[in-house]
Amino acid sequence: MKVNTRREGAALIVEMENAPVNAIGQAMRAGLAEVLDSLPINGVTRVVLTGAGKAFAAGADAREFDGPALDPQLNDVVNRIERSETPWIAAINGVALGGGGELALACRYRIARPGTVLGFPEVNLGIVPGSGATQRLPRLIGMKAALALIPTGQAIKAEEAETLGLIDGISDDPVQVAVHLDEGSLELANPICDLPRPEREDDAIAAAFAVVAKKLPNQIAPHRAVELIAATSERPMAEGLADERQTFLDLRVGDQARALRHMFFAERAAKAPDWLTEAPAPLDQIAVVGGGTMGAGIAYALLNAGKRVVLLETDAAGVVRAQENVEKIIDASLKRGLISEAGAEDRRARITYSADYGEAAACTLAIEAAFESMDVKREVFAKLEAALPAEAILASNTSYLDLDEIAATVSDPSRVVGLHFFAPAHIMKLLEIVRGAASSDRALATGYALGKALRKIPVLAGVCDGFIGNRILARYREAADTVFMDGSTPWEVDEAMVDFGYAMGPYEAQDLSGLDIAHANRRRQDATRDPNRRYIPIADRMVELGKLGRKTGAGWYRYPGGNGKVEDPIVADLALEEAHFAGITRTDYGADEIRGRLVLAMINEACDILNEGIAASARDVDLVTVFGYGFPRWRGGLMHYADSLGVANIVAKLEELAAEDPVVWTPSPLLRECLDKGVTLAEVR
Ligand code: T1G
Repeated sequence: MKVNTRREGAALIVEMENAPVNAIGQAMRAGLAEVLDSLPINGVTRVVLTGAGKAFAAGADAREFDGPALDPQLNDVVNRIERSETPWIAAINGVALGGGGELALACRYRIARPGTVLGFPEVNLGIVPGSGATQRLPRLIGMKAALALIPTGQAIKAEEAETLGLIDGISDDPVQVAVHLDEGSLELANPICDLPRPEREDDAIAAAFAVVAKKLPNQIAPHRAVELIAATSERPMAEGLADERQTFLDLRVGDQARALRHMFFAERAAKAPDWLTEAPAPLDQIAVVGGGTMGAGIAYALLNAGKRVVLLETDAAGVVRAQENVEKIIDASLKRGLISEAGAEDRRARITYSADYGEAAACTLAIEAAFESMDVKREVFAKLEAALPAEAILASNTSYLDLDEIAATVSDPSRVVGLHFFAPAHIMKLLEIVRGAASSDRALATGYALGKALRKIPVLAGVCDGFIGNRILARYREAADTVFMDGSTPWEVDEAMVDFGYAMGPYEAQDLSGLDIAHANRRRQDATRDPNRRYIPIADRMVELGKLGRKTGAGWYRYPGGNGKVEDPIVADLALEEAHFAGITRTDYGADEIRGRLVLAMINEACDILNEGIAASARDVDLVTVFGYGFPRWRGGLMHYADSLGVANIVAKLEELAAEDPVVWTPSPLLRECLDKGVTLAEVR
């Protein structure tokens, strides 16, 4: 990490260098301060600030945020640049984000390459800008435009930035334009601190508060960013800068910023483990078996990644249905402007629909997304083995079934791996890569390579019922049904979990996916269920009543005319009946108790999953719960949140509940191990 300087005529060119995206760490700030200390320089009429490689600067180095703010601090460097007698010009390339954008705002003049990305995404890390963006941007582009960018961390391209007045021009060679900018233009370019305060725009302020309340509920930084921007019309810049800096420093050490930083780095660490050195199978031609919702979504994700796809079905009718399902997604993407007509044609040209597995003879990977039945999967794998090359990798998208049993269908089970996508498969980022007992490194490497090609978040999972995510989900629902049975209602449970930060509660979510899926799994588990484990029969009764969720117009809620959800007293009465039959005296749980039980149930199960080696780390569980199941990102994922509660507190609460039902609530051995070793869940594995 360093600052390179060179003279070019009357210009001193200052280049920030910290591959790959020039994150601004202490050494970079010190280098910039040294340049400032060296000014004025004889014969130098301007400083041209630019970035090495593909970026101008991606912002402050977020890795430094866990420690104390180190001098020189970026806001001081930015203020000095703005006040420098030798004017600074920003020659912007690639990305100028966060502190990178703030350095550009400190310059008198800003010129960017076409397509450059500019923005202030600090709220995505749970903080507000800390080096002047909330004070300078409204003065430069107006309060309304600033409110549209900073509180939601919106990034824009250079072309829009020029229209807004955030930059002064666009050029393929911003450095040269800056070096040769005429003195007159430079003279006219005032530092932003000399610009007048922005006009107050009450409507824009109210709209901004409404946007952050709707899009980023429960999060502190977005709301504070609106307040800091709104106040720029009422107070001097120095006061605003001080308030912004203090807010940044306070938020930076808060739970939400720690959680969002954890997720930022966890997401980027989600890649093939170092020990996996085997080369993957080629991924140019991929077969997908099953053209239902999942199969069509997977096929479309592959088309988006430029792959050639053979979508296999059982018969002609299935082939027609498969094509219709893929076309639905293409149409939706066209309507939303995600692809052009040419893009749609390109995708159509790269997919073949067939009931003849021979069409997939050149495929080196097949992804089975057929009906969740072991017999069906065995039949499909036998046909794939017969039709595809011996070295082709065979993957199953199964959500629950035993991958080892599926792998036993083929003579070489080492070529079988699980690739568990989440619906909608072309949108959800999580991909569980399920490692069977026989899965070869080549099979796993192919899973990771596919995850990278599809820009997914890959997480390695061992074989068990539900792998990582669905196993945790099963406990979440069991705890919900138990609370419902013993004293609550689906709507109280849902409300409690939405207040926790989920976009929707477990009952509304199950109405979306259909109650029959979990019902089928419960029937599959009947033979092996622990007879000592309490069984809640309400969901079975719902299925017997034909209340399967949205798809039948009624589930836990009613959806009259397919519209918004309505509480259904018949559903609430089921609990009263079942509790009566079971001789239960119902309890009136409050929202805190509901949240506590449901989250603890998930934490305890996740600890067993870690303890059994089904998940490799607490961080992987965080990725699964956030990217697959809607756990609030600003809480850092299930295990990061558990560590914020503290293992000792979790064990104490579980022991309390275990007095009520030891089978369900006895603390996982992993929690005891953490206590014995004095380590957190993030550290124990
Ligand atoms: N700090 C530290 N490391 C960073 C980083 C950052 N700000 N940005 C990226 N990296 C690392 C990342 O972890 C990865 O590392 C590598 O760079 C490539 O990143 C004072 C306080 C710029 C759009 O929020 O959005 O400024 O995995 O895989 O897909 O007011 O990185 O290779 O070891 O994401 O091409 C505000 C965060 C900071 C921007 C590039 N800035 N970065 O995406 O590559 S707070 C941000 C991004 C701040 C000021 C405040 C993206 C990118 P590794 P990558 P990419």
